[in-house]
Amino acid sequence: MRPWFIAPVAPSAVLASLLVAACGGDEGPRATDGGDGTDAPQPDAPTPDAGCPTGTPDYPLLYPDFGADSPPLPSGGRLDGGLPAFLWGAATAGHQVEGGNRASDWWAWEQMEGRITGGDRSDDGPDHWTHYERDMDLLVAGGMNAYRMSIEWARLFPRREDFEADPMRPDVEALARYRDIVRAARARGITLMVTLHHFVSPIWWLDPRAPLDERRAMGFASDRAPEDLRRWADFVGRQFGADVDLWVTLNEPMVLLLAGYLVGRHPPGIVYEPGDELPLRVVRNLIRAHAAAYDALHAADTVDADGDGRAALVSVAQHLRPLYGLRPCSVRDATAARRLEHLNNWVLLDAIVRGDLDGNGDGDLDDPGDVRADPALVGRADYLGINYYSLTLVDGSVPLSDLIPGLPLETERRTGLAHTDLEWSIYPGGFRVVLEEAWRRYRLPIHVTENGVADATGALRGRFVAEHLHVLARAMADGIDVRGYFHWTLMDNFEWSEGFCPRFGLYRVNYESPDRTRTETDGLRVLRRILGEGRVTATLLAELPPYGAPSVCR
Ligand code: IFM
Repeated sequence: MRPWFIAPVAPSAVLASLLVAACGGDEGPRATDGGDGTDAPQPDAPTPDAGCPTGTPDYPLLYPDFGADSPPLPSGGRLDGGLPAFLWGAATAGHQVEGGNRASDWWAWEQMEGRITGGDRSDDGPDHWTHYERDMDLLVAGGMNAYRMSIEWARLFPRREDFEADPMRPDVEALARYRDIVRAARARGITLMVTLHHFVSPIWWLDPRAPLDERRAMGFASDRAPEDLRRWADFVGRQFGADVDLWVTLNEPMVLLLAGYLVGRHPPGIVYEPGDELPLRVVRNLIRAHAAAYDALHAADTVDADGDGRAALVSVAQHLRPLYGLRPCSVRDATAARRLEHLNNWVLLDAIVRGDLDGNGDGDLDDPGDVRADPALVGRADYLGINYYSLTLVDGSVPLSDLIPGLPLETERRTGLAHTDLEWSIYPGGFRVVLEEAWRRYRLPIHVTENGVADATGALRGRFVAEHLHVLARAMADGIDVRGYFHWTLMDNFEWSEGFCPRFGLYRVNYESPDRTRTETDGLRVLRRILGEGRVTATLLAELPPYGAPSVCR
């Protein structure tokens, strides 16, 4: 079988509107190649008259009845033993909100010509580094009781020698500031979930300015990555384990792969070339790095911060999305969609939950390099962290190697669904699809570690929140074990290669004001009302205007 990385993974949060996930695969020749060496189009080729229309959604809409009240949602209040009944939170990532993360690969990347839309740089951003007390107040004012944050490796260890020293020599000011942030949350009764690696690395670990051959041996491309992540996790677990029980090792590892190693939109900026083994190595190292960090956190964090009897619960935050064939009548599109779903959604989770590593992603475990029930991997997830945003329509007729130079191709609008400022389709039914499938496969408790919408004008967020929580309530009533929901995100922030244009915040940030004032959005008010009413009511849904026209970021 052709190695899986030849097929593009599903569009990431970063790239969702850019990429028609495509899969040349083995089953057919390229669309421009008749298979007999001629250029006759295949029946599946994306020509207007191919008898295989685009734009006719046959994917399951699976909308619940938004005309009726949802089943009840759990409250964020305390149970008898003092534990929160459910975690209602917002998620952030250090580099996106803190500002000033100068010793990182991303900081360097932002200074490079043409990397970020509009030439934006994270700079001081929303300056959470200064305003964390206020931000924790805002979280509570929004009716929430939980906060997902990341601790930035580059801030604590701006120099390699300090990371490798024994004992390790963290930047004491940064360590003190993270302690303050953690204390500010705990003082307000906020439960913390902490991410160890949210796309950003110290520049000494991954330098996007280095020549290509050096970048190909740095970061997750290096076989040292698992040991470095183990060391980092051990440090953070020992420093913060008394206050934190919920851990995320890696945020969206498959997005990191796609954006960094296939399409080159994130550091290290590598664009895949056919036959290159590098992406395979990166996946293997991501999986082994997660497992090493999982073990280190369990060893280092022995304090049960919330009194539930467990000192550490560790997972990844995996970006899941339903994938459907672009053309309803195309077998090739459907086959490609199934293959890509396996790769994007399940290969990594299968490895860390079951220990089954499908090394070439062909869907079986029979090839050299495939591993079954590897004791070094199996059982390395205590819950499933799921990031949900949208769906992908898969064009099976276009091989990735042709797509990459030509990015972007646009499919997101073809669904006919409303779409966000980043042109991602709004598809609450897909939330049910991924929750259900994740639960069916692994039977692990779930935290929704991200769910949100780019919406600069307020035309979308209220309804988006209401519809997705309606779906969540129904899924839970049907027996899916969800323990927490973290909205992405608390306040507007730096959206990677898209800069500051996309606004995902429950609070809008005024970047012109010296203290970066935050203002409630309608989405925040809707969230607070739903939490107050304990369900999504039909009355609320009837009051909310239909999705308005998005503003556009590119
Ligand atoms: O901003 C990102 C986040 O860092 C990872 N998940 C998707 C979000 C929206 O694109």
